[in-house]
Amino acid sequence: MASSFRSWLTTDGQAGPDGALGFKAEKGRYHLYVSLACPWAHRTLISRQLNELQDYIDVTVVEPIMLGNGWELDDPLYGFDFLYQLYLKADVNYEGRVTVPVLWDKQTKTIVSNESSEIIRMFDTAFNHLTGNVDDYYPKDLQQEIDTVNARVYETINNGVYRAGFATTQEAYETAFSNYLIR
Ligand SMILES: N[C@@H](CCC(=O)N[C@@H](CS)C(=O)NCC(=O)O)C(=O)O
Repeated sequence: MASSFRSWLTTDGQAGPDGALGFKAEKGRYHLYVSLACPWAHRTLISRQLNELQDYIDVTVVEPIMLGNGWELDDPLYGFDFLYQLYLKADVNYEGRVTVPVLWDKQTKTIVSNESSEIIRMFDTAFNHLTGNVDDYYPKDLQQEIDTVNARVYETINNGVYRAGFATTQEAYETAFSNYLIR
């Protein structure tokens, strides 16, 4: 399912790609919520590390097991017990899926993004002028190839484990499993 919050961190708060609402990159302003059991959240943690953002963006790790009320956590910002409370703080009418990762803005008290593929792009560039780290993990000449690999990883691995793991028929399981193997 498509992620619901698709704003963008930028150097000075200007709009992101396709006119996405811009949020200015600032030290200490943003907070990342992740689960260590989530392959999508993993890449935001890796990207935070590679781009040397540990002192710029704090992290909260949710509890490992997700039960009836969704992700549980010991929230350092608002004392919430469940991640859905954070989503409702961002949007009282929110009815979508409550997923990690979540990139939260402490200043305007809202979710910047809950789409990991975009969070890692922001981390790659938005803070370069502050950190001095200009390593580029999405160089122009490789973008097409990266997008192709990413589409395969998304389809057969990140999403594939769900299609296999939650399959309700043997046939659905076999399809998910063989897509993972042969592509
Ligand atoms: N498109 C999202 C997907 C994130 C996602 O599906 N996260 C899972 C954990 S790996 C989740 O939080 N699921 C909770 C649910 O669907 O209720 C992204 O890549 O950030």
